[in-house]
Amino acid sequence: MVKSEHTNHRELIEWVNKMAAMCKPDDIVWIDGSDEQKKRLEEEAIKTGEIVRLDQKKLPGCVYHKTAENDTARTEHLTFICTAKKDDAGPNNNWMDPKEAYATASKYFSGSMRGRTMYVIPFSMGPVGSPFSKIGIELTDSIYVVLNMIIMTRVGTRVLDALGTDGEFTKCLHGKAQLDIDKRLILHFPEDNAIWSVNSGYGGNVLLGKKCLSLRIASYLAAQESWLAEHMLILGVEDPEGRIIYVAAAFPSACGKTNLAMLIPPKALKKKGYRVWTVGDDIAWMRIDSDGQLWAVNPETGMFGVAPGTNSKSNPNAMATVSKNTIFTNVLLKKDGTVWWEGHDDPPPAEGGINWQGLKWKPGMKNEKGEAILGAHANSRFTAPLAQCPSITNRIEHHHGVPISAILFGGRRAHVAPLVYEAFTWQHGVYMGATMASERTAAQFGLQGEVRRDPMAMLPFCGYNMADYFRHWLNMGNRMLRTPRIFHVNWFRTDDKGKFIWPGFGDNLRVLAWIAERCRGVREAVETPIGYMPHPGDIDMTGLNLSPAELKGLLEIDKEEWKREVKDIDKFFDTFGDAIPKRILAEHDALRRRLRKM
Ligand code: OXD
Ligand code: MN
Repeated sequence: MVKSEHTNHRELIEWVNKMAAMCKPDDIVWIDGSDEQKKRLEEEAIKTGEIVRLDQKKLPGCVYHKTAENDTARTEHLTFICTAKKDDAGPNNNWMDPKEAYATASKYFSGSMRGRTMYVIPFSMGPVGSPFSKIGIELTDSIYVVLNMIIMTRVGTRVLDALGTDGEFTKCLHGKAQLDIDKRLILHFPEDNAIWSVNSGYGGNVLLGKKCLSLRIASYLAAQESWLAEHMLILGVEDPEGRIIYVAAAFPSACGKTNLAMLIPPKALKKKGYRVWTVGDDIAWMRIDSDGQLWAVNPETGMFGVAPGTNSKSNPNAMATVSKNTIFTNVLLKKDGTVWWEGHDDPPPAEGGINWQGLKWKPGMKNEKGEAILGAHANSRFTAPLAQCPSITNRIEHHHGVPISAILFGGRRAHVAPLVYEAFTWQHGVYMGATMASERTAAQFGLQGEVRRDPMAMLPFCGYNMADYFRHWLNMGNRMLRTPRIFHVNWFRTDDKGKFIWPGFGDNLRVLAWIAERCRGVREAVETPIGYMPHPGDIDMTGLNLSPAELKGLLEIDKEEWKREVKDIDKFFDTFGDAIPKRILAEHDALRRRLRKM
């Protein structure tokens, strides 16, 4: 008879014992969710140098951590979907045979926790006990992971209580092992509801509730259980009459998801009574509720945001959120016990700073190739409780979340895509999401302007064949009594000189306000070959210095550019062989026909 003082869940106890027998930790500690335990673990990690306590007057409750130099971002090439059939993973994923994956990773895990403690973290994605939530148990040998999971998810004994004696859970095993990049593997076993991550300490690879469970495993479960697990922010737009409509939006990275999620209205719109409520900045789980409409929860409780570029102009709410109880990773550590990153409000410290590589850092430092040495890594992060965000909704613990009126897709497009357009139907909207793309900027390696398709911003996160994922989206539309409206937005259109035409940031609310009016059915729109578009006079421009010609430019459709776009989409669809749903191909043909007639 298996026994544990922590739970009577037989399968859980047996699994923990089995993993411990493989990893051989000196000790096993169950995370209970108490403040006392968290403080004890923090003290321990400070003693070993795993984390550094920051100045508690200036940054109360904040700590700092540095990962290994070769371990600062998600490693997509070392990330695998391990399904019995290769086809089930699709051309969008790396695939490994489950037997081979378990066998290889077992070797790396074997004995890897000798001299270490294995922490058992029971966590809930979504409110504890909600029928919409999912429970995971993460085993890890990293206190840094435990402290992050405490911010990002709901952890502890209450989760074990909700799990009961036979509840389902995702088996998540993480081990730092030797942090050896040549033996690093991020493995997903959707058919076993399991995740194994070894030889990494970087958040996106090791906070297994986030990308691994809430997107890759959850997208697979969602297709079976008829819901959607999406890489989307969720926000509420409140109009001057106090009505709130909720929006979920998918953008690839570096397109301003976190900034939009906690947007501060421009002065003129604020004065009119507009405001924005933040529900989530990265992940949306959406279900059809008993009213036949789509509802969304943010399964997370924290944000794991990119630090560089965050300041009180680009995102004042994010700056307020990270002012306390935050874990800073791979930023610059200042000698006064505070932190700094490129694009911070404060000037760079003249001296005494330690950069993300552990070097004594001064502004203007260059490497042998003459390239700038950064203070903070470009992908340095903050982990902060979302509850500290000044614009946080009070709906965060509602078990079925918020009703979704609009879904937004978008990317960074210097040309082609206008500021905003709306799909004719759900099916057309799914086509828009399936073909969305972003362009490389001059700041990125690669061909400038090159278009990369990233359907629904899920390319690195869809845990199964994306052609089946598009079919699932189409079918979800059939199941709803009323589908949300679907829009495409583009804040990044440039003029002849390559300058952004639209100011972005808080002014994006002007577009959200039009979308809200469309959702309430109080705005007419112009029918164009690509979708419905606003009459220029219907975008609220109060207090914005943009000429009518510039606004017109933002809303223009260039027939030749769009014809090239259609050809590029052909090439993208070809990568899926003949698996793309016919309904998506029908939308593609319909767009081609409408453009021909233009
Ligand atoms: C991402 C993230 O990489 O949210 O998308 O960290
Ligand atoms: Mn993300």
